[in-house]
Amino acid sequence: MTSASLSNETSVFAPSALLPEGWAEDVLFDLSSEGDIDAVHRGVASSAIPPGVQRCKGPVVPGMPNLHSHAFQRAMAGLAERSGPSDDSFWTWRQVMYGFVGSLTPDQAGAIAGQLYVEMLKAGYTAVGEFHYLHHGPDGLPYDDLAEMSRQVMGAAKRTGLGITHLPVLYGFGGFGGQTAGEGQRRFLNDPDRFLKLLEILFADAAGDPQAAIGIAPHSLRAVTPETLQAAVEGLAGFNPQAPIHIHISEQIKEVEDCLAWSGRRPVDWLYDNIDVDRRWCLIHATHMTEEETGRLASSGAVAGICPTTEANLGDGLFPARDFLAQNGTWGIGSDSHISISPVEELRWFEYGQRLAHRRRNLLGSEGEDQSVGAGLYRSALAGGAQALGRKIGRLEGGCRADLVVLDAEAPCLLGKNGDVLLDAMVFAGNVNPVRDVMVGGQWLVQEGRHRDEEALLLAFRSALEL
Ligand code: NGQ
Ligand code: ZN
Repeated sequence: MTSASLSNETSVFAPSALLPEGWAEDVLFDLSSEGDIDAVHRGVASSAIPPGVQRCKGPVVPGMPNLHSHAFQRAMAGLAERSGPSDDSFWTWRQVMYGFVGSLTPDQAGAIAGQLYVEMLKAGYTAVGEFHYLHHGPDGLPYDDLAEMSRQVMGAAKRTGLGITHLPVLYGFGGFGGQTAGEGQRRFLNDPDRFLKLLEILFADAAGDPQAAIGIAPHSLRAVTPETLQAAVEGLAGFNPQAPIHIHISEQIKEVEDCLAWSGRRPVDWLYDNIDVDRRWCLIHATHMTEEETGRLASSGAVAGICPTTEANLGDGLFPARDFLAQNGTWGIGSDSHISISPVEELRWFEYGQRLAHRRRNLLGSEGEDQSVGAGLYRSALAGGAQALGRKIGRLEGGCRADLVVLDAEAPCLLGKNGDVLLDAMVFAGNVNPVRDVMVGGQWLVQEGRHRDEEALLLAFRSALEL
């Protein structure tokens, strides 16, 4: 592989590749000048490979969508791991986070996102859902450019080459029933009018960019009222009736109790009772659900956005994964607070949480016998992640983005393993990054484990940390 970036029509050859129908050998991908896959040829004989075609040096899998990110939180990962004077919980972590976010400048936010997105790409994530709520200045007043902070994260995605679905957050209140927001939340707040203005700017910015999409994220049922939620959902439909809608939901027991006190319904039940939740929706966490709520989520076709390392780190609880998968629920993974940036670790802990809780093994494989659990997890997270991000990603087939991850088949834990077993080994056995090269939208961004712009982005990150 040369270090030159691909930009024009070209082809890439893979000794083996994970296609939608399964693993295939000797695969040639034709790419368009826009960075899509044009055609996929299987079983291409060596003699038939046109000269000049780039040859991948390992098995190729689709890049993983990371469906849930709060970019700025990468810079506070590790700063909230000390036991405090009182019981530490999600809510005390949130106070630390509010303190951290208080004085962050746009340049700092952009530099943190740049470094984070490099790390994502190197780990094999090729697209992110940026659930973005840090909108305003430290005093709570909007910047002259309402989209200043959004443009920082969009710019970081563009610079690093990561695909992005930008999800500006509607955040209006401090608790259920329209409670006044606290001081620590002042940088997040918008009413629906100002929120729709922001949305208009962002849709215009992203128009025609195959690497970017726009959706919305009502932060949580705690942060909106039924009226403002409705206004945001209707407003979005005016721009794109298919655009993704993400919401944090039912992550903590206190949240369930507060929702019951406010409405007499649990959060997931309340949402399904009041809103037409369909495949555009992604419910982040959805940790605490009754059997009935689990069934409603699964049968609606919405995506469950699972963030296992963050959910473990914050002491959320365990998503009812067995029940949900038994009902063919759709799910994907997110690195959320970025306590870890590794699709391997998210998938591993999704399965291990269930093994520990149920004292059984191989619990989250797809139905049917003799299924590779690691491979099944990887494939399901691709499909759910792609759906949640509303872009043509997650599949190596004509019409999708050319987002290719080349695995390092020479890594000791992968040596001698092929196909689904290779993915099992990757998900459960490795402790070093198995990713060698990464192409996103037809561009080689990571080669031999290095991102093309990593030195400059690291430098910017370093100076951003000198607060
Ligand atoms: C967030 N994070 O918005 O960053 C949230 C915490 C909240 C997670 N839920 C704040 N993991 O939910 O109020
Ligand atoms: Zn979140």
